[in-house]
Amino acid sequence: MAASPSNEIDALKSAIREHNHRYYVLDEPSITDSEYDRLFQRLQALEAQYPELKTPDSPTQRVGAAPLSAFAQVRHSVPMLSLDNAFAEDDFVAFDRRAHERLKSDAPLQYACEPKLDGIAVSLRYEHGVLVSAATRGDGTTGEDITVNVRTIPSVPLALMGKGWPAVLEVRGEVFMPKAGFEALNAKARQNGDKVFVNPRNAAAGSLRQLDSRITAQRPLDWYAYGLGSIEGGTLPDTHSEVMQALRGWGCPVNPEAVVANGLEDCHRYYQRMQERRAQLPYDIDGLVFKVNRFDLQERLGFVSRAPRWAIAWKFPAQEEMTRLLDVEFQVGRTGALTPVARLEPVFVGGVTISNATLHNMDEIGRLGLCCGDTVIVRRAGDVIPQVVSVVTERRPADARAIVLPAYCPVCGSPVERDPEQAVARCMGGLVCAAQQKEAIKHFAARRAMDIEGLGSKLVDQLVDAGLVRHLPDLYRLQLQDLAELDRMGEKSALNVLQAIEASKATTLPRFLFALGIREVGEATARALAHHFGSLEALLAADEQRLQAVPDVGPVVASHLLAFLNDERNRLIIKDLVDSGIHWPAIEVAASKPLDGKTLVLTGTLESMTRDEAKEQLQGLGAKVSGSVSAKTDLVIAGPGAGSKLAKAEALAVPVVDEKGLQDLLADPAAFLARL
Ligand code: I6G
Repeated sequence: MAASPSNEIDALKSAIREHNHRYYVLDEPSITDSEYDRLFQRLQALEAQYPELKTPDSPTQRVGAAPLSAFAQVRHSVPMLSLDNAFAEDDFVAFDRRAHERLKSDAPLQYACEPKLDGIAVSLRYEHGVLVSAATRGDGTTGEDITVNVRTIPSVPLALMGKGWPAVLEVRGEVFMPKAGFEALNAKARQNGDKVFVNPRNAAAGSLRQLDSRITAQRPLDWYAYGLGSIEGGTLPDTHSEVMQALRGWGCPVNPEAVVANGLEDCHRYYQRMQERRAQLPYDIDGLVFKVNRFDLQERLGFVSRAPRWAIAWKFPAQEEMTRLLDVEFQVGRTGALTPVARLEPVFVGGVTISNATLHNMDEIGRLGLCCGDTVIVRRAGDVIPQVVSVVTERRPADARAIVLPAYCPVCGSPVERDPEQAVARCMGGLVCAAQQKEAIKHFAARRAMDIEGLGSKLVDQLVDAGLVRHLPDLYRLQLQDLAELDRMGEKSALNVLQAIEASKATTLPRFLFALGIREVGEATARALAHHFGSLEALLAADEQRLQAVPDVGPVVASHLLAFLNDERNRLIIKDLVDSGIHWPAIEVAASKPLDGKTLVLTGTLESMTRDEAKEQLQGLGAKVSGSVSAKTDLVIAGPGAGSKLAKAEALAVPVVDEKGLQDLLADPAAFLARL
């Protein structure tokens, strides 16, 4: 017999509730999204056909109601208390001692411990298992009715699951915005030029306090239950941790980090462990909450003013503090990008004293509306670089100064240019700029560039700091004595480095061009340039049109090349390098299709480039790149994960090389083929 509409609706509601719980609370979905959608649409269709069967606890009734004009006030039947804070271990020890004294017992107390989320406290009222209202804490006695908003949070059960819940059950908990959701929300806001939220807590609060719940419905909110308010018509277990278990069974999410600890030492260990885990948790926490686990003991301990004597919040160091912006300096980075750095009045935040914070770029300064002299809120979460998150504009002093991008590089005095399409401003000094020198030298010496073994990051720092090297050609003027006198550098190592520098003089034109560190000129572009022009002289003589005729070069790359190559100082550096003996085998432009007539197959994954990039470069050298291996294949290039093509190549005795082989082939095709 066909199910009645009422029975089918009930079955659909309970199936969808179960799937919601599995998806949002347990993170263990058991059906696909499309199967879920089908169930949901069927329920919607039945409810549209039989409106009298539509109930407020139906899963279809989450998605935003008509906007409110104001939130109604709700009086809490059991006040929503606050917690006393412990800011140091001593405070926690004193709390534990007071509890023992009141209980007249020396036995270690058992505590239910859990993270204290940095969110918004809420109270959800279930009557006969159905969510009937939700309120904020407010002043603890009266809060605001945010029922329509809370209903949109997917992990909030509109009806409790299982059985055994009291007829009236008020669940207290914390609504929060997970860090990932917060970042995504802000990224979207930035893209749309909208106001961004300062931190996840403000984002959660702003989302919950929307009069239009359709907006709340789009915000990534979540919640954890942490306790109870009013209860009528039912019995509950004897301990807090068991109640949490029961709530979990009724479909309310409970923090999975919660534990039961025996005595002070256990609590202390939990504090240490959670402090280490804090940065990795998917949500912000500002400390931990410890509650005497047994309700009979809680009752005996009672309350002092508005806080229980049986619970305490042991806080972590604050992640946000207020301080003053003294000045803004501009640091010049590896690629010449100018980064504004806030110099702050030192402030203790996130467990350390900070006096600097990044400001990212001029757009960020504009977005914050920041001036020197302003009072600012700084945030340091985990190991993340400290950030200025907002300005306390009311405290702006009369002599606050605007922050202006310098017209000239603070390090080398070259002009600073700002691409109107990009937020970044750059020093145009290139290799002449001291700030860019170290990085430029490190890049020059790197394995894929001039391949100077032993000239690593630390040695480059030492050489530049000692004034021995400023520009790239200085490397080729280094004497044994210069190197041997450096810290932790014996004569033997010094000799090795000198030999490596000498050996680097024999290179290839692509490597040399790549080593110059011209913006946007990576290995592939350097190769394309070398093979297109055939000589350094021809490249130096090229104009924009000729540059853009190179397969890999578009207008952006061409403009970077011209800016670099037309700078007289860079030309002198190039000449100096060549004069010091750097040389490479000639490239025959006419014969610049050295792989003409060769059929190659690429298989597996590559690290240094994508397969498409490799294909393009090989084709540029004249090769035919085929998708399948046959007896006619000249070479198979196989990266990790290569499967049947590799097996076939082996069966047909076709030569196979790895990514290193590909690089050798691209760097010098003729030499490679001769070896094959
Ligand atoms: O504000 C709170 C956050 C977390 C709490 C709380 C909590 O337990 C994990 N517990 C109580 C009892 C109170 N506030 C009053």
